[in-house]
Amino acid sequence: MATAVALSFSLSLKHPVALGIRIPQSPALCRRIGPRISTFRTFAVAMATTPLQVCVKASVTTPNKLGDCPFCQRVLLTMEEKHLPYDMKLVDLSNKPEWFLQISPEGKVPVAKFDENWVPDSDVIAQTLEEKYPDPPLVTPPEKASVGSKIFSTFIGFLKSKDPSDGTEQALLNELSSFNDYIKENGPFINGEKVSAADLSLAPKLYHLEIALGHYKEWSVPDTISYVKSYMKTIFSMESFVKTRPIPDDVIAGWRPKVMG
Ligand SMILES: N[C@@H](CCC(=O)N[C@@H](CS)C(=O)NCC(=O)O)C(=O)O
Repeated sequence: MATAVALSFSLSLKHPVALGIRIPQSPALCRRIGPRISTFRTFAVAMATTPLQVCVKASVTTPNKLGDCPFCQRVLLTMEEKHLPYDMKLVDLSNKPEWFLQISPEGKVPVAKFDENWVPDSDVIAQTLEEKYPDPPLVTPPEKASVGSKIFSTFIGFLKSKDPSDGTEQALLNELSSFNDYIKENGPFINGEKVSAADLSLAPKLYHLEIALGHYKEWSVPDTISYVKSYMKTIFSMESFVKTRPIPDDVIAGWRPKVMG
C-alpha cells in the first residue's frame, strides 16, 4: 500500500514552498517508519526558498516604487500566484545603471535570476517559473494561449492615432468583442474556472488600456462588451494584482511619449 509520508519542517519562513520529492526505497528507513511503506514515497517538504531576484522598472513619479511595465507585472503576478518569495530590484530605465546593463545587455526589464544566470523576457521567465515551480500549475493549453493577444497592439494603435476615422478604434473594438465572445463561452478566465498564464499576461495590458485610453482619449470599454468588463474587474481586484500594479500616474507618464510622438 502506498503511503505518503509528510515531513513538515517548521522553519522560520515567510513563504514556505511545498516541494514533492521522490526518493528510492531504503530498507533501513522502511524498518524505522513501518512496513506499509512502498517502493517510492513522496515526501512533502515545506522548505525555505531564497527569494528570486528580479529586475523591474522603477516608478518615474514616486521614489522606491514599482513602475509601469506590463511585462514586469506579468512576471511578478506569476511569482505571486505561485507563492514564491522575490526581491525586486527597481531599475531607472531613463538612466540605466552599469550593473543593470551588465546583466541585461539589451537594457530591458524584466530580467530574473535562475541558478546564477540572469534571464530576460517575460515569456521565457514565465516559462522557466512554470518548469521550476510547477505547483500550482498556471499552464494555459497551447490552443488557448493566444486568446486576446491582439488587444495590446490594437490598443497602442488607437492610443497613438490622431485621426478619429482611421479605423484604429474599430480595430480595438473588434478585438475586444471577439475576446468578449470567447470569455462568455469559456470564462470566467481564458482557461475556464482558474486563472492561468495567459490571463497573467493579458491583464496588465488591459490595465494599461483602461488607464491610458481613459486619460488620453476619455475612452472606456463600452458596456456592451460586458464580459470583458467583468473579466477586468475580477482580475484587477485579485490580491496578486493589487500588490503588483503600478500607480495610474506612472501608466499615464509611461504612455505620454507614444501619444505625443
Ligand atoms: N518582450 C519583452 C519586452 C520587455 C520590454 O519591452 N520592457 C520595456 C519596459 S515595459 C523596457 O525594458 N524598455 C527599456 C528600453 O527599451 O530601454 C518581455 O516580454 O519581457
